Order: sequence, then structure tokens, then C-alpha cells
Amino acid sequence: MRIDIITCLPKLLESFFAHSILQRAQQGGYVEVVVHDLRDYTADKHRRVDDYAFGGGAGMVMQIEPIARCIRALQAERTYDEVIYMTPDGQTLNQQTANALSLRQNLIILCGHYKGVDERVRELFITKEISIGDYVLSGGELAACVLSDAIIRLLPGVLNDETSALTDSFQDNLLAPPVYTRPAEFEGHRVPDILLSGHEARIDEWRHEQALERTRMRRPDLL
Ligand code: 6GU
Repeated sequence: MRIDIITCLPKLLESFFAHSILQRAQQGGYVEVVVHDLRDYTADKHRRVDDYAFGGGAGMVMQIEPIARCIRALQAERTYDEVIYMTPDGQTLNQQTANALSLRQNLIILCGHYKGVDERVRELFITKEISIGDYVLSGGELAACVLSDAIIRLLPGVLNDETSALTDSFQDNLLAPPVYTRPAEFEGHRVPDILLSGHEARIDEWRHEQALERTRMRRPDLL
């Protein structure tokens, strides 16, 4: 998989992808993440990417030309399955969307800023608009990191234990069950006996019950 991210804040994204699982996923060849500085695609000598809104009103709008130039340069090199725009008025991200996108080959992610992009960008280039929740961030960069992380960790081979993404919260619309590690007792608080019993089938059953119970208590909307 290849993910191209278009942003006015490339350094912010580069530092995110230079760590942990995301770094290993790239080093292992499971994903190639390429960050593009939108300012490299301006014709303007001041490298401006935004301008005042037609009709007035507060806030700057991201211009179409640099975005068009960047997306077209990428599309001349390869075919993209989706051109995603990160925006609070997009479809709210969930595990199902992350699963579907993890099966794609090439993705472009455009990070919005200021008052958003010129509407014609959406009409001409964007195939999918994604939000990460009902609150407003100052830019789409953090949202692009969230989306990329959710996708990349699903790629086969990226996680050490291949089954671990399958037992995530949300993967079967249930929250994850509680987990424990050593010591078996901490200041009188013991790990549930069943987990020390060695009965694999009963442990699986216990975990499923706990996941159901936790979902019922915390997120009944998922059931
Ligand atoms: Cl994708 N962008 C911004 N700026 N704010 C958000 C968001 C995206 N998702 C939730 N809030």
C-alpha cells in the first residue's frame, strides 16, 4: 500500500510516521507513506496556499491551484483508489471504514486548514470525505495521522501477533475484554482465576462474556 499525504505542515506528519509501529511498517515494506508539502506546488513567489473568501467573512480558504497541481502530479504516476479529504463535515471514521481502506492499494489524503478548501476541490478531486469525530481541530493533520494509523496497523504482517488486530475493540462491534499481566496479585487485588486456569476454551468464553458485558455497560449503542 502507498499513502500520499498532502499538507501545509509536513514536519508535523513526518515526526508522527517516524515512530513505533508506523515506522516499522514502512521499514518492513508493508506501506510507503509519502508526505507532500503543498507549498512546493504553488506558482506564487510567496508560496501562498490560501486566500480571502469570495463574498467576505472571517477565515482564509485553501486555493485550488496548488492542490490541483499536487494531486495531478501524483495521479500521473499511478492510479489512486481514493482521494480522501479530512474534514469535520465528512463521514465519521469507524472500524468498518478503516477495514475497507486497508484493502486498497494507493490512497491520497488531503489535510484541510483554515476555513477549508475551495469547494471546487471537493467537486473535482475528492472521492471520500472523512471526519474523526464531532469536534473541531485546527487542521486535518492529526486526523490524517489517526486515519493512517487505523489503516496501517491492519495490513497483514504489520502487527507482531497477526491475530491481535482481530481481537481489537470494535473489530466485532464489541469492546475488548479486560487484560492482565504479572504479578498475579497486586496489593491484594488478584487476576481472575479463570485466566490462570489454562483452560483455553473456557478462557475464550470468559473473554467473550466480559466483552459483551463491557459493551452493554459502556456502549449499548454498538449492540
Ligand atoms: Cl478530519 N479535520 C478537522 N479540522 N477537524 C476535525 C476533523 C478533521 N475531524 C474531526 N474534527
